[in-house]
Amino acid sequence: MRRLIGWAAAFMASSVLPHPRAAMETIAVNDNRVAAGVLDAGILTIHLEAREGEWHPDRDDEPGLIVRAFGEKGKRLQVPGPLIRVAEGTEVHAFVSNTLARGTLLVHGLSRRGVSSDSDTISIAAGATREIRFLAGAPGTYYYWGTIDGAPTDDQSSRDAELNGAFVVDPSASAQRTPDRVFLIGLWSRNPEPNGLIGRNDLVRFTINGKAWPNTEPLSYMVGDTARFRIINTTIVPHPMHLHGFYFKVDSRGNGTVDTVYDRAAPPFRVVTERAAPGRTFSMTWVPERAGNWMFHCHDNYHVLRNRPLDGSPIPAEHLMHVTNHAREMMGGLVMGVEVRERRAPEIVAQGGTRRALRLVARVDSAAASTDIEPAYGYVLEERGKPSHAVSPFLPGPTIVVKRGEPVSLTVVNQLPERTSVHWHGIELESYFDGVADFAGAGAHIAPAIAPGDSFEARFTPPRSGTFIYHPHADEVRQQQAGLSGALLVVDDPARFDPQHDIVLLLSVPRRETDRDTVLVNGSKTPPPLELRVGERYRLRIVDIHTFRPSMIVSLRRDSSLTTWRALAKDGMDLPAQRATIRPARQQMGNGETYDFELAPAAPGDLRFMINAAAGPLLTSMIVRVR
Ligand SMILES: [Cu+2]
Repeated sequence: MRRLIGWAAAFMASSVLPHPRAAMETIAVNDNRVAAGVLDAGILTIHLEAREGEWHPDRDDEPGLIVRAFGEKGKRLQVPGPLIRVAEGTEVHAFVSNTLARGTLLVHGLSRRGVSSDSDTISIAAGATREIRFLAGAPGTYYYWGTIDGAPTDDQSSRDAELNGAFVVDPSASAQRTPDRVFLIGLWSRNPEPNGLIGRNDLVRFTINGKAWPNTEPLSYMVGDTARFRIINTTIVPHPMHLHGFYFKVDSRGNGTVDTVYDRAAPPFRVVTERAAPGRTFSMTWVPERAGNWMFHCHDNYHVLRNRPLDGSPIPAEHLMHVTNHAREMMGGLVMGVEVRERRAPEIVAQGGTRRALRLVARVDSAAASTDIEPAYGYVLEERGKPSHAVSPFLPGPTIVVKRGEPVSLTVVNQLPERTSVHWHGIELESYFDGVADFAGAGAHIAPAIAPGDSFEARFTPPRSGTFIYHPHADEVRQQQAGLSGALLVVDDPARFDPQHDIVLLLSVPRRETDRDTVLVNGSKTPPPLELRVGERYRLRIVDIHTFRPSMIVSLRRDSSLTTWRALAKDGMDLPAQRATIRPARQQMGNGETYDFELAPAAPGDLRFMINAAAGPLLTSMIVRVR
């Protein structure tokens, strides 16, 4: 873990700025496009200083925070700190100054990189400067960070939380470097809670390159460009990072010290969600093939909440908010908006022709106690006027099964007392139908949130068979907890779809706060046994659409030992043959991920499908009875 925070620390120092100090330096936001220091004759010389300044993770004219940050000597402080970016083998000649009035600055990560045994803590007394020389090691995505020894413990999550910067080592100077972007994820928190769950009214900022949505950098690409991102998670919590509309290739995974860069000749890891554990990095490549507005965001819904303003004033509960733009006003934190433009005038996508028409009706779940604070909602799926499932409680959401290559029209009918939208998670479709309320679409043609009593017709033609998800993309925490989410399966032939052998296990958050220590499996915290037969083959489609717990572990055990299953697909994408291996039946999952496994039980007896919290405790289990 990258920063050991005293979770239970008392909160002494106020980092919130009720009275901005006149002389305080304003910290610049660093988009990590320009490498710091001076490169001359193969030697990078850089002068870094740690100082205090005022940082504005929201709009520049909104209240800020006093934090410690790094800057280059003679230049403004930056959050994240100055980007160190050199070619492999470059000599780095760094001078690091601790200009703080008191406390020893401990700097980590300013050393060779690429060697796991690298010991790298540099200690700098108040007022002192240390000189460091090293040769940059293996190419990869790394970072450096600082802590102040002797500062109050809660400073680590607040005043020291932005003492970090990206460190990228490129392949040797002769190789041509492909343009990329470096995104550092930070977390400033006044009062981290022991379970890591952060509410809207906590004083928290999850940031990407120093800004929280909707003030993160707007990204822009042309159709057909190649977009390369390096993601650095400097926080103490995992972030399942999800891209809308397109698969991305995971090119490397690292831990800050060592980076594993995958061979270009190897079959790619193609996903729509990649989980970055605390202190971890990854890099990704994707090609925006369709124009419009797309999101790249953390799928832990609590990391994309709009949190209270930094002046400390509270924000009202979701159902009391008067919202004109859901995406901008209800979301915050780890979200980036990506605008993709066409090189030529956009064609109007032909939407005529025959489409299979389905209606997804969002309703209040009358059999469950629905309150303003904890509403109970559900979906009913209708085809040709016939509901597929209309018995309350409407949990889980109905599994929607559509055919690969067949145009489908999904009309979302909103019978809720509040606005909603539905996102078709993992589906490669047109932006306008992507379901991010008040954001999806292009130019002036933006899909609004669906008002009560209104409806919205989404149209797409799913290009590949696999396991996908549908869920609201408006007030996600509230509406998903209310019961709104479900599995969306794309299959080669729906007429041959056999739910006895093709089994969805939808993991979602319970409706009631009092059930927080459980997970719903197909809508139940006490799911009935799954009945299987010896010698037959089953496809398990595990869908994680929980709103928090980004590190749950699912497993299938006989007594206490893991059984085995064959990995088939991730996020709806079939695995290449060499990765579709038989392996112990255990998988860590982040929100917004789907995994398909094949199970072929060889002997009768009871198995147990278990869902554990990352820290170990069992949340929910289900008997799998093999006869
Ligand atoms: Cu997150």
